[in-house]
Amino acid sequence: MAWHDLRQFVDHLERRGRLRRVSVPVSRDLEITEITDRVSKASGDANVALLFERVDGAEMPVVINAFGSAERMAWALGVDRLDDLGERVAKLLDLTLPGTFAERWRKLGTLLDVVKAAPRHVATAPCQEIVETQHPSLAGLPVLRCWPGDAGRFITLPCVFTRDPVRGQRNVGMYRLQVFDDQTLGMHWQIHKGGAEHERRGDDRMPVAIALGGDPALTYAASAPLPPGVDEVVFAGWLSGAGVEMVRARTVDIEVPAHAEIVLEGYVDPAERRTEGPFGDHTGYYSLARDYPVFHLTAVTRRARPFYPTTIVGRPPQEDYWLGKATERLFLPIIKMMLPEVVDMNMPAEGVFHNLVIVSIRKRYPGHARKVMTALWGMGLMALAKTIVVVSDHVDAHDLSEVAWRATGNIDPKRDLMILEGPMDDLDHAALRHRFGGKLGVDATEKGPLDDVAQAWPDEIVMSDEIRERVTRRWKDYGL
Ligand SMILES: Cc1cc2nc3c(=O)[nH]c(=O)nc-3n(C[C@H](O)[C@H](O)[C@H](O)COP(=O)(O)O)c2cc1C
Ligand SMILES: [Mn+2]
Repeated sequence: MAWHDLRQFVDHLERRGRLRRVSVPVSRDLEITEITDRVSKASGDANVALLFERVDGAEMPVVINAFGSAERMAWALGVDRLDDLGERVAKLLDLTLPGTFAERWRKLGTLLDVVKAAPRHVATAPCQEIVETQHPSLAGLPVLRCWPGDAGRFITLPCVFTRDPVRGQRNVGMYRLQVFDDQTLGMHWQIHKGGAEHERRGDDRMPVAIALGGDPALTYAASAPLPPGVDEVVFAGWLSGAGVEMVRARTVDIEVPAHAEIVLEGYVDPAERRTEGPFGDHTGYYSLARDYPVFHLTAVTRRARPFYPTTIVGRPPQEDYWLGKATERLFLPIIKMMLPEVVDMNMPAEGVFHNLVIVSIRKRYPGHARKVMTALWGMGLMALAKTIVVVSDHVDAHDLSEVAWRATGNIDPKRDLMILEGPMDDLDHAALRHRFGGKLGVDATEKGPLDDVAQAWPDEIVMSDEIRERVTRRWKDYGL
């Protein structure tokens, strides 16, 4: 198993030299943001997780940027490289294929991983060392004011637990929460997300629990675009190699992760709305003030000495980019299963997840790139992608310079651009209307007989192997 709580992971990061403690007093108003923004954009060893030990006016230390690099994100999920996750998913998808006895025997290990992923129910839990049900208050939390134009303080790294009022299925989503006062929060679940769907299906007060901290795999799972009905807690258990321990909340009929640092219990009334935002968002712009549901607090339960985990979002790259990268690597095998022509995929930091998806494909028939674009626009939250650029299989989708070269040189805008309209991310500030707007598909593959070309397609310039080897061999002789 990887980790069962945040502090284990924090300890590990510290032992490996990937966490710095800041022991001078700092303000939770903007100062932590500016420090973290610089650290998360720093290169190499200067990009570390941070533990602020003395935050003005608060007893709890603040942990931030724990997932903020490829390495730390991979470690959080119990692997050394993010691509190892994709390989695990690929093995899982391969399970149903028939094979020899030896192959099936090897697959048994993968099956066992699935069995081990089931949540475990416990009666007592570290997240309930302290239970406040009499006059529960958010006042003790060192919630950050992130950016100068923010409407207030926002809890930014929560796992929000809800239950489908009709079917009873659980959902866990990461939705930011604006602190309205000591007992109420803005519940920023966007219309396309699981929490909003649960709210829509019920008429009564809906129980909600918000966990801060716990198994890092669960924090990640809350951010992952799992299909509706897939339980994030089971997924987290599969990722970390052992079922997540869950305990009943004290004032609402919901289970919460036993090893969370802090749990906020309460409810959302589907009839109630309040203005939430503006908030400096991961697009690099402020998301506008809009009406969202309200969370009412009925209990705070916590460890005796909890950490307060949080993150900041803003102009990329920041910590959230790495949560998205983990998703890209994990979900690639699933996309490949449905679209076998797909070779690789890249959602670069500059595209803040939904603005730019680069996908490389093996092209076999006329219109193939368009087929891939439209299929992706029909797949879960990928429906919100604004621009999809399709390149050929031999192109490195992660080399933005190469992609820009091909995507400008290989297109005729009249033939190779597809513009259509569809659902847009809540945060898209340029869309025609809120949540609806134009989408662009760019077919940047080389054109040939499969395509509508009126002139011969030229060969790409490549030096002969013989000369390349000769020059490599003689490189020292040139005195360069
Ligand atoms: C740091 C961070 C903050 C996020 N904030 C929000 C948010 O405020 N509202 C929202 O709908 N999605 C937010 N997301 C994206 C969701 O967590 C993501 O879409 C996830 O798939 C939602 O889970 P669900 O599909 O179970 O609803 C955020 C993601 C990250 C990494
Ligand atoms: Mn979900």
